[in-house]
Amino acid sequence: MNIRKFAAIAAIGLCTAGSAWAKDYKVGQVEIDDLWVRASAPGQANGAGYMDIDNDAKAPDRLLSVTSDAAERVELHTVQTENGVSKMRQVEGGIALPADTEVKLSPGGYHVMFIKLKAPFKDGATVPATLKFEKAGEVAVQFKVMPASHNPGMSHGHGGMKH
Ligand SMILES: [Cu+2]
Repeated sequence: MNIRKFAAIAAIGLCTAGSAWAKDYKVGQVEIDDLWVRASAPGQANGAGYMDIDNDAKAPDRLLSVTSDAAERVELHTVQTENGVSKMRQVEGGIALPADTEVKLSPGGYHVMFIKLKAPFKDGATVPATLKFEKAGEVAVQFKVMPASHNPGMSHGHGGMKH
């Protein structure tokens, strides 16, 4: 076996391991998976959550809001770069989900912002939340707390693969 082939197999192994914990959720024709937050550092007030949202419907939908008892409030954010400085911005009106398209919330882009955590996000724990979609409705989900070193580039490397 050559090195490249071995690397490819190792990557698949990581991919499988990464999604083993990921519980999939479905509401209407919207499927949500790979929900995670990064473990918080001591004294850290806010935390960011990520997930993949797959809108299988033939019409667009929208993630209107996220609520959670784990934080004082929850906002939907994106990251914009101005003059070389990345800044978080609240997304007005929620995150658009085009028809038959997967939208990924991932570091450096869209994310769920948990503001003023009521308790630290501890590695291995889960964070309950409710997602509210414009058309599909509401669904209760759990975000998995991943170690601070979690690299989504590895476990989320399966691109547009359908589950
Ligand atoms: Cu943010």
